[in-house]
Amino acid sequence: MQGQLFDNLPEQLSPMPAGAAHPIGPGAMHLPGFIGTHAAAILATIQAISRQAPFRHMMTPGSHAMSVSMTNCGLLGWITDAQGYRYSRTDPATHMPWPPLPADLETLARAAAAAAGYPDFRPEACLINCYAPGSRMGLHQDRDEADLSAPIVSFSLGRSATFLWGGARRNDPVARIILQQGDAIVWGGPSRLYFHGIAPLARRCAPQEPELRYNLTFRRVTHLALRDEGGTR
Ligand SMILES: O=C(O)CCC(=O)C(=O)O
Repeated sequence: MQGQLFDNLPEQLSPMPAGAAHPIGPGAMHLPGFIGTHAAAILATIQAISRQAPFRHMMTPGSHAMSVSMTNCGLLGWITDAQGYRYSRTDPATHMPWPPLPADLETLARAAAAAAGYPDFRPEACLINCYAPGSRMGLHQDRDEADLSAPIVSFSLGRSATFLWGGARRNDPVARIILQQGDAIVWGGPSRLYFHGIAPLARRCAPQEPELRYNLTFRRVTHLALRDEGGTR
């Protein structure tokens, strides 16, 4: 998991050539095709991670199974159960640490963050979502991270989906952005707590379309300064 996964990763964390990168909100960018030729390697990496930490439908604190199945890699993993939404160092299914975040994947996530104006991003957690036909993710905010100064970096793989991009309030207007394999979205700064989600995937796939969609979100959870000073973690 720690070896070199991708060919031709940028040596510097400079923006990779991408499609027409465009802002979708204050501090938020859509980077179409950012992942480029690395998609196949990332899909293989997801399969390797899921052999150690299998995808599962976690339960919400209100006892509903999530529509999307999830796993994690990195120092911390996002979990939900009757005790609430939170990050854990270990996988509750195996009681083992989550598989490490592969160095090449971290490099690519940091390059996407840099391309969107966040050169200091250091992810600690990578939540991996798997969307089967019919699955969805309702509008929500990502607010379980102690450090809200860091952006969220999101990579899309497999089947296309409609990203719902709202605003700071739940009932703000919602834009619909098609995310295709290889796209990255980064949101931080004033957009960090914007509501977002994924519209239900159609139950039927178009011919040639992959059945499953994968999404990786890279997150900073703890405060970098505290961590470097030997603070809380
Ligand atoms: O699947 C996506 O593109 C969005 C994922 C998401 O909103 C989340 O994991 O919080």
